[in-house]
Amino acid sequence: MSKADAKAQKRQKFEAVFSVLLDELVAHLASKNMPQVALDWYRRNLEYNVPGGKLNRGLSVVDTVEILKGRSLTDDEYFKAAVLGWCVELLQAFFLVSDDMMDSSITRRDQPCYYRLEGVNLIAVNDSFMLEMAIYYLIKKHFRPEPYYINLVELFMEMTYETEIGQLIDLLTAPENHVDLNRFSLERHQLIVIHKTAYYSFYLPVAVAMYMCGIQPASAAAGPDPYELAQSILIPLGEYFQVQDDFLDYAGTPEQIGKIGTDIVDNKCSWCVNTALARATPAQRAVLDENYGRKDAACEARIKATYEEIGIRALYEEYEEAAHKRIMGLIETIPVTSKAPAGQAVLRREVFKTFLDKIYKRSK
Ligand code: GPP
Ligand code: MG
Ligand code: MG
Ligand code: MG
Repeated sequence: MSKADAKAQKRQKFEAVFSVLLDELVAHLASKNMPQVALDWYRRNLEYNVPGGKLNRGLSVVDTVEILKGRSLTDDEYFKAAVLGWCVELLQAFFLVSDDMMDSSITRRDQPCYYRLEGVNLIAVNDSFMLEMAIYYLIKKHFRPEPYYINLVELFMEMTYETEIGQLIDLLTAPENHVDLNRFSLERHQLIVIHKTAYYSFYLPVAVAMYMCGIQPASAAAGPDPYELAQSILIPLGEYFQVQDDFLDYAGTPEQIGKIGTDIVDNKCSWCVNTALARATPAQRAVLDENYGRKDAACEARIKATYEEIGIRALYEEYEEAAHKRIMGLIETIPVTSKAPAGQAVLRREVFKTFLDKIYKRSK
């Protein structure tokens, strides 16, 4: 089987689990005597917002469980790993539906943003809440008897909180009617992206898989905590991923990335503007000050021309190579063969390498 076929098959198998979960969630509403119109609405919310993305986060849970167990999964293990994968995708759907409203975005995953659909508008706020709570319904339904049940619940809640804190500083650093590029910096950018993206996109899928495989958090006295070790690699990885997202918002075509970039018009503290600010001549700085964050296509075009003058594409390539090298170095701090206590999985380099390979030089 070719690599592409294997990938498509993996995706199909994962998607088949979503159909089961979709029916469970709608049946739960039906059990409360909700009218057909509500059942149809909820089904459309789930179908429109949950399955259409790259599924990187969700599939990572399954991949990580396989790597940690070091063998192929039984049907039951696969199903459980896939349920948790879809819970990560539900969290992502909750964030994206609400983020698109906050960012006044236009398209997402090659379709209109959900809130822009006829008759949806602000109902999307409640719909995003329902996507979020579907996570806890599913975790309770499928994991309530497990010893790690509470760890899963706490983890999802903590990751949500981290992301919301990141979203807050993302929004506060980008006020709609007050452009002040002096408030931007690469340090501020790093703080934003670690919180708004890295925790839930990179640490969450791996930590979920670690709990499912019975990896215990270690107390300080018992040596390094595997969850802290995982974070020390996955947070820099997530930071790199969001720099890619920022760059693609500028340089990617809508056909590539499935969305229309809004960062320049939205006055976002993006990697691109910070990198440009660090290199700009006084004349270029004046152009950036006068045109950034304006709801005007001509202003946006001037910013883009200035990015090109500054050589943002080459600077991005440099960043990408350095990030790749730095993260490979972090991965190599993991011992190659640390012996696991009987029956217990241990963290392996491959978990992180697989992730890095998935995103290195991505164009969508
Ligand atoms: C990515 O930001 C971050 C999120 C999608 C998290 C949102 C968090 C909430 C609490 C709603 P982005 O705006 O750059 O993403 P995109 O480019 O996909 O719109
Ligand atoms: Mg945003
Ligand atoms: Mg956005
Ligand atoms: Mg973005």
